[in-house]
Amino acid sequence: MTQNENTLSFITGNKFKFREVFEMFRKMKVKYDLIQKDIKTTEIQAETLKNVALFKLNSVRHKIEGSFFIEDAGFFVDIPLKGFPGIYSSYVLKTIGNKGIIDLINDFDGSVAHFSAVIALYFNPIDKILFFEGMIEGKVSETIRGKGGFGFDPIFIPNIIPNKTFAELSIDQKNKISHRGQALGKLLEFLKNN
Ligand code: ITT
Repeated sequence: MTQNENTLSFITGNKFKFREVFEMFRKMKVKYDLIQKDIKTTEIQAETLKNVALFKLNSVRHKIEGSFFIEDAGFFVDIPLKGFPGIYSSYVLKTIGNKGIIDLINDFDGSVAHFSAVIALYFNPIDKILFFEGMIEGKVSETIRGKGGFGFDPIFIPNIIPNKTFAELSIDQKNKISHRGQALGKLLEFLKNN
């Protein structure tokens, strides 16, 4: 099947992520139609999210026609966990989960955490791979709070909305400030001009 040149595929198995990304595409009115493709990618345990993202992108490159992107995100507790779980985020969420992270922390007010996201785009018209990044800082919540979002959202309190966890925000509110929202903003800016 030949793909329309205005179609852009987002390769992800995470439906929550897709929904956040879809909402931003809808609002920004770019000429590209976004479609989700849940194709198995290979996630390596590299030192940086950017290298994980690049490997992930290359692992599906031969299976997809046209332009496409993947996104890799991580949750980092800088104080007191020295960046853990970071690149191990998926594994840690599946094993000890949010409760397990909370159990590792004593001083919640003194905690420092951030989310990072890297989007890797294969842009067919110029046959190039481009990266777009975003990051947001905050702290760890003492309790699991909120019904929205996914993953670590119920235990992350962003510095710019200090009384709410990410899981207590709407998709729109989260997109305006989040790591993913920032990376996507840059991707959308690029797409507008190309
Ligand atoms: P892909 O198919 O797109 O790879 P994934 O769920 O495996 O989806 P990542 O590897 O990028 O996504 O994410 C690593 C972990 O971090 C995973 O357990 C997510 O649930 C979690 N995570 C990613 N973005 C998040 C966000 O915005 N809020 C909360 N948790 C997030």
